[in-house]
Amino acid sequence: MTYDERLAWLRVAHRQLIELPNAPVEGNGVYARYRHPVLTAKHAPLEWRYDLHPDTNPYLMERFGIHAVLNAGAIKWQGKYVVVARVEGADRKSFFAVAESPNGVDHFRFWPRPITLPEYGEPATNVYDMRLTAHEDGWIYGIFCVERKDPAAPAGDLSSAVAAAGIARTHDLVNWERLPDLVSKSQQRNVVLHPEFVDGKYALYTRPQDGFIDAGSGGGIGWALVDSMEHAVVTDEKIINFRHYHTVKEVKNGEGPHPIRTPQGWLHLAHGVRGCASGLRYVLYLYMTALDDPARVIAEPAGFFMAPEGPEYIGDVMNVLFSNGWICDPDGSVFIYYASSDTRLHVATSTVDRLVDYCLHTAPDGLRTGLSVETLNKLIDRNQQ
Ligand code: M1P
Repeated sequence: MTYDERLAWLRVAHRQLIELPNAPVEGNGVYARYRHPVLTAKHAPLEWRYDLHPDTNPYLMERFGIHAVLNAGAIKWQGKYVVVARVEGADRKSFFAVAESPNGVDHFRFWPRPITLPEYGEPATNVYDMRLTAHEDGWIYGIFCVERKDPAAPAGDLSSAVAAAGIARTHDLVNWERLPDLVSKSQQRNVVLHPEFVDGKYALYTRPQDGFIDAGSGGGIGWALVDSMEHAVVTDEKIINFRHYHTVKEVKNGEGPHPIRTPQGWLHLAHGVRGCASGLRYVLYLYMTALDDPARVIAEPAGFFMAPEGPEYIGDVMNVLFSNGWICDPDGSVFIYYASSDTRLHVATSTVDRLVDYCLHTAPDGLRTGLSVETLNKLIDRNQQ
């Protein structure tokens, strides 16, 4: 192929990928997965990956490798379904980039440039997993993980890192004001801002952890009220959604996007992690908290809500579903953006009514096999009437 032929082929293939129509596949009644991922590395604009000048790139080779598009925050913005995706380069560094779709399920197209995030303090080695919150104070906040090399790591240990919650805010998703990182006694990942003031304060879902990977003595998803987002300091943190032995979240868990307000309570999406012979397994689960107290759990169905299926098992980090973005439309439709195996972004759709019904009418985990059989027998008895 000549340079021009190859460029024409690349452009057609890229356009066809972006314009590929998506369709739901038959689900379990709770949600419907969609056939195709909504964003992959190949959705990244050609201008990001290639030097498009024949004089400096005569073979039309990729000059900037993009490896994965995953864990995306999501928001309805000026009538469009907008995600702020984690885009990971071949160099392992990830950055944030906005993509929008007219319908939430296909035709996702990246904005021309990634987000240029101002630094705070020691420049981050890596940033990822932004949660977006349009707060009632009028700002859109993005809270994300900031990763830096552990300064206390012994010489020769080139893996140990320290995780903190970075905070930025914007009115247009283009220009971001960086605020100081969250001050907390422990390392933090999966920090999420609640959309409403609680007792006149900003409310954060936290995930205290002893080390970079290990939640350790961090008992689960935490809750903290802070006076200001401009100097956010966690002074008092309590665990509201606990980890338990022999559950889908025995090793760790983390809040997904901010919860959705429903007439029956706040609807939460989270991830749970357990260990098995093949490593860590990440699944998604739902729980609900009280409207008058978003820190009080009122329902939590047993087990996972979504777990990897088929090709979702395969990727950079196998056996992982992770979600930090969903969009609830005024008609009650819910678009759940989830990534599989740290590689690609998918959508599943449901409704507030279905998700609340699932939460309120699925038995909780009895934490032992005898109670699971009891729950099953009750269902069978009912179906025999
Ligand atoms: O690799 C799976 C996930 O691992 C981390 O999640 P957590 O903080 O719960 O351990 C994050 O790095 C996340 O981005 C990643 O998808």
